[in-house]
Amino acid sequence: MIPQLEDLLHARQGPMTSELVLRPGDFGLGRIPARLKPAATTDMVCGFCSTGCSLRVHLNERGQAINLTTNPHYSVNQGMACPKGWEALTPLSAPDRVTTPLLRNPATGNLEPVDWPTALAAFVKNFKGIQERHGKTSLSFLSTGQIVMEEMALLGALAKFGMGMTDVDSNTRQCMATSHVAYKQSFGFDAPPFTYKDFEESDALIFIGANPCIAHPIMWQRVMMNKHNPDIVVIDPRRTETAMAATLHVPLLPKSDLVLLYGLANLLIERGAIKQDFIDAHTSSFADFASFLREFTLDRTARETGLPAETLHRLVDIIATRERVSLWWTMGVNQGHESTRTAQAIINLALMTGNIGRPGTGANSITGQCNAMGSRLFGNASSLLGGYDFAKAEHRSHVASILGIDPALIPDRASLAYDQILDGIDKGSIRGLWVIATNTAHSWINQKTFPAIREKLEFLVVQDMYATTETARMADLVLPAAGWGEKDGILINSERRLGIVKKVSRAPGQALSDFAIFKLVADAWGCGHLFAKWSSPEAAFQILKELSRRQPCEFTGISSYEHIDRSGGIQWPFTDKDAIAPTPIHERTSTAHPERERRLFSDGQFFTPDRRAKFLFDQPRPMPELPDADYPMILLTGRGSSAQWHTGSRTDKSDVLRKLAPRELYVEINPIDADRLRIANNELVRVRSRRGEADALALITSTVQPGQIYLPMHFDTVNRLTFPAFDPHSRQPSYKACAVRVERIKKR
Ligand SMILES: Nc1nc2c(c(=O)[nH]1)N[C@H]1C(S)=C(S)[C@@H](COP(=O)(O)OP(=O)(O)OC[C@H]3O[C@@H](n4cnc5c(=O)[nH]c(N)nc54)[C@H](O)[C@@H]3O)O[C@H]1N2
Ligand SMILES: Nc1nc2c(c(=O)[nH]1)N[C@H]1C(S)=C(S)[C@@H](COP(=O)(O)OP(=O)(O)OC[C@H]3O[C@@H](n4cnc5c(=O)[nH]c(N)nc54)[C@H](O)[C@@H]3O)O[C@H]1N2
Ligand code: SF4
Ligand SMILES: [Mo]
Repeated sequence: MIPQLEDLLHARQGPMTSELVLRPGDFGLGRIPARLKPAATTDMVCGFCSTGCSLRVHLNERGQAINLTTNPHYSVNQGMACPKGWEALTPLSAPDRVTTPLLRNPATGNLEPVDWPTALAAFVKNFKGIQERHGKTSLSFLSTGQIVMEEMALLGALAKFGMGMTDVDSNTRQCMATSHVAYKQSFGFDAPPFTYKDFEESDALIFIGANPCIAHPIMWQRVMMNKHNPDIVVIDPRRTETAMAATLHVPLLPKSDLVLLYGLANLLIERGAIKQDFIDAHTSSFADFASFLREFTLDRTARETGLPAETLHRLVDIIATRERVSLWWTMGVNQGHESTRTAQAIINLALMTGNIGRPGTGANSITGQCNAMGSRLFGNASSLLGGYDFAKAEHRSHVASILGIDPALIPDRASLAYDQILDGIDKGSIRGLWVIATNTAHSWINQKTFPAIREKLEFLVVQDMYATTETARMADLVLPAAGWGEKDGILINSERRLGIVKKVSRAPGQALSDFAIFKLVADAWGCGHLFAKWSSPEAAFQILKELSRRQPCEFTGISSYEHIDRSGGIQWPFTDKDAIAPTPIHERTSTAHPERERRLFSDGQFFTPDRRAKFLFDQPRPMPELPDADYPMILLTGRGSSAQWHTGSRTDKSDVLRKLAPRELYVEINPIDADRLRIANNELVRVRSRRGEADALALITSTVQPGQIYLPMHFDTVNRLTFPAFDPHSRQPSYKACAVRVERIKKR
C-alpha cells in the first residue's frame, strides 16, 4: 500500500463509533432520546441548497454525529431548516454507499471491488494511455457545485496544471452559468450583490422564474419576516406555491421574459420613473438602451407575453412607487435560450431605477447548489482560479506564482462548456471522462443521447457516494467518496457567505474525501509535487485566500476555519481592513444576530474598468422549439417538493423525506386540456416529445395554464423529453421549455 494512502485510511479511523449504529431519522425530526444525550455539539452549514443554513450536529462521546437540530444564532436561518436539512445525516448511512473502489471486470462485465492501489493504477494506466493515443486534451472532467471549495480548486488545478486537461466543466453550467456571465459582463465581476437581510427590507420583491417556497424555503421564511407590508410579485407561467403566497402573480407565456422586461423598462422611461442621477453617475450605454426599448410598446409587450395591459401597468406602478425594490431570479430565467440577456434585462431594471446598493434592493440571482458560488470562483473551468482570465498572460503568471508552478502549465483559453465536451466525446476528440459528484445520465438535457455518447468513451470514472446512480452504473471505475458531514471545508452561499462544514461522521469502508482522492491521484499520476502545499483542506484554503487577494471576492481578512466558525460565516469581500474595522451598527441584522450582513455597490462603484455598470441588451428570439400540430403543448420542468433534491441519490435514502414527496412521476395538466384529452385525475398518461417519452400520473390542476404541462426533474425519465438548446453567451441549457404532446395509455 502507498504510505500516504495508509495514513489517510488510518487517519479516518478517528473518533468513531462502530457498535452504535444510529439512523438519525429513526428518532423523528430533531428529537434526541434522553438515553442518547449528546456529549457535545458542533455547528456546520447544510450541504444541499445554496441558502447555507447552519445545522447543530449532536455528537456522542466518540465525536460521532447522532442527530442534528438547527443553529438559532446563525444570521442565515435563525434556527430554521427545511426537511432536507433536518434529514441531512440520514443519506450518510444509506445501505448503497459505495465502500471500496469498483473496477469493471472485462470478463464478467461487472463492477467489482478492488483496493485503492489497483483503482489508482487503473485510473493512471487508462487515462495516460488515452492521452498518449489521442493527445493531452482528450481527457475531461464534469464536476459539481456540491463539494467544498478546497476540493473544487484542487481538482481544477490537478486536472489542468497536473494532468494537462484543457476542457473541464461542472453541473454549475446547468444552473448558474447565466448568472456568472451576466454579472461579469454587466458589473465586471461575478458578484451577486445582495444579503438575505434584503428580503426583510424591501418594499417590493419581484421573483422571476423562482419558486423559493419549494427550492429555497428558508429564504422564503426571511421574506415572511419582512415588516414593510411588501408587494410580492411572482413572474412565472405556473401558479406555483410561491405565486399563491404572493400579492401579485404574473403568469406570462413561457420564455417571454425578455419582452416583458424590455416592455416594463420602456414604460418606466415613458413615465419618467427612472433615476437619471444614478444612471449618469454610475452606468454606461443607457442612451442606446433607451432608444432600443422604443419598439417594446405596451401593445407588443401585452401581445407577446400574453399578459393584460392592466397587469403591466400594475407592475410598473409597483416599481415606480415603492422606495426599495428587489428583483430576484433563479432557473426560470437562467435555463433559457436567451438567458444571459434576460438576466441582464433584470439587472438593467435595477440600474435604471437606482435599485442597487441600498437596503432592500438589488438585481439578485439566487444560487442553486450549496457551493455553486464556490465553483464559480474556483472551479477553474470558465475562469482561472479566483476569477482570473485564462486568456491573459499576466493573470496566468500571477496565479502560477501563488501556486509555485510554471505558468506554461496553465492553458491559455477557458474550457469548452458541458455540451461542447459531450459533443467532443461524440466526435472523438475527447475519449476519457471523470465525473465527480454529479449525475449526468439523469440530469443532462436530452438525456437519451448520453448512453450512446458514453459508448464512445474509452474510460469513464465516476466518483460518488453511491454506486447506484444512473451515471455510476455506466462507469468503468467507481471511486468511493465521503460526503457532506464526513469531511472538512468551506461552502459559499447565495449571499457570498463562506460557511464551514466539518467531519462529524466517519465515511463507510474505504471511502475517502474528494480532497484525499485528488491528492492520491496527483501522486499516482506523478504530479504530486505540484500540490505539496495543498497538504490539507485548511492549507488549501490559505492558498485560495492568497488567490483572492485584490480580487472583488477577496477574503484575506479571514484567518482560519475557526475564524469563520466563530463569526457565524463571513461574506466576501473581507479584507485585512474589514477584519479590523468593526461593523457599522446600521448594517447589523439585529441585536440578537450581530453578524455582518453586507451588500455590494453601496458606493455605486462597479468592477468594470470605468467602474460603471453596463446596460446590455439584444433582440428577443422565439423559443427554439415551438409547439405545432404534432406537439402542441409546452413542457415546463423544475423542482417538485422541498423534500426532493435533484436526481434523488441523497434524498431518496431518507424514509422521512420519501414520505414527504410523491413516489411516482406526475404531470401537472390544466383541467381544460385534461377534458379535451379525456384524461382523468391520477390516470397514467404518456408525455412525448420529438426526443423521447415519459409516463406519468395526471395531476389535473389549474396551477398550469392551458397548453402547458409541468414535470418535476427528480424523476429519471423527464430529461428524455427536453430539447437541447443553449444560451449563446453562457451555454446554459434551456431545460424549461420544449414542445410535447400528452396521450392516454389504454392499459397500465
Ligand atoms: N427542494 C429542492 N430545492 C432545491 C433544489 C432541489 O432539487 N430540490 N435544487 C437547488 C438548485 S441546484 C437550484 S438551481 C434551485 C432552483 O430553484 P428554482 O429556479 O426556484 O426552481 P425551479 O423549479 O427549477 O424553477 C423555478 C420556476 O421557473 C418557472 N419557469 C419555467 N419556465 C419559465 C419561464 O419561461 N419564465 C419564467 N419567469 N419562469 C419560468 C417554473 O415554472 C418554476 O416554477 O433550487 C435549489 N433548491
Ligand atoms: N429537466 C431539468 N433538468 C435539470 C434541471 C431542471 O430544472 N430541469 N436543473 C438542472 C440543475 S439547476 C442542476 S444543479 C442539475 C443537478 O443535477 P446533478 O448534479 O446531476 O444532480 P445531483 O442529484 O445533485 O447529483 C449529485 C451527485 O453527487 C453525489 N455526491 C453528493 N455529495 C458528494 C460528495 O461530497 N462527493 C462526491 N464525489 N459525490 C457526492 C450524489 O450522490 C449525486 O450522485 O440538474 C439540472 N437538470
Ligand atoms: S433551505 Fe437549503 S440550506 Fe437550508 S436546510 Fe433546507 S436544503 Fe439546507
Ligand atoms: Mo441548480
